[in-house]
Amino acid sequence: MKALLIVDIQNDFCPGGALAVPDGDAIIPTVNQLIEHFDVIIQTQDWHPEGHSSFASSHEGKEPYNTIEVEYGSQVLWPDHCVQGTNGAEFHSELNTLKSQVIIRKGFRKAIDSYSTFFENDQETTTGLTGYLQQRGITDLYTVGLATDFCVKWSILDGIDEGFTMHIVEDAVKGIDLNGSLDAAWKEMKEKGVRITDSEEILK
Ligand code: VGL
Ligand code: ZN
Repeated sequence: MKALLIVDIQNDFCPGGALAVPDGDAIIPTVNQLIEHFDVIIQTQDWHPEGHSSFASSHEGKEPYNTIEVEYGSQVLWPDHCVQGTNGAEFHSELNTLKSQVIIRKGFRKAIDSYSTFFENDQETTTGLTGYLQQRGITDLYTVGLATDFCVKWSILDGIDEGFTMHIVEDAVKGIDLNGSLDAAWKEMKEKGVRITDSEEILK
């Protein structure tokens, strides 16, 4: 059984937001069309407490997009974004959220960032999604949303490790692209065995 996984289509990742993905909102009409085609819809929501460790503002002398070493490896520092309860953390108002059956929030532990929908960045702390998918008999996840080179990529890599068939809908994702991270992400996902599709193929 298949499901649609909608990653982080939140105001802060759209133009005008704190961590805007260029043209991030341009995928929304396509995502809304895809929603009509799926029976199971899963959404993710980046959901950070104030003062989160992934924010540059939490580290003296650091600027957004600097990288630091933390216990679990290297961590990019971001502008403050998707702070719990703020408008920036809300889903974009044009996204149809009515059919979403589960919303996985991530990044709510102050000391750990979480890009993937399966594991936080320590690669150990789970979100519970594997259990949810297994109990519902879902084998195939069609992934759309923001950002291709961070939360989408990590969700796909971890999903494959967790035994799911992960598909990326090429025309329904957009990337941030920090120092070539977008090309690198596509390469990593392909090497890992992601299935690449597009909305035309799914909707035909
Ligand atoms: C994301 C950076 C920080 C994403 C979330 O949704 O790709 N990127 N937090
Ligand atoms: Zn975040």
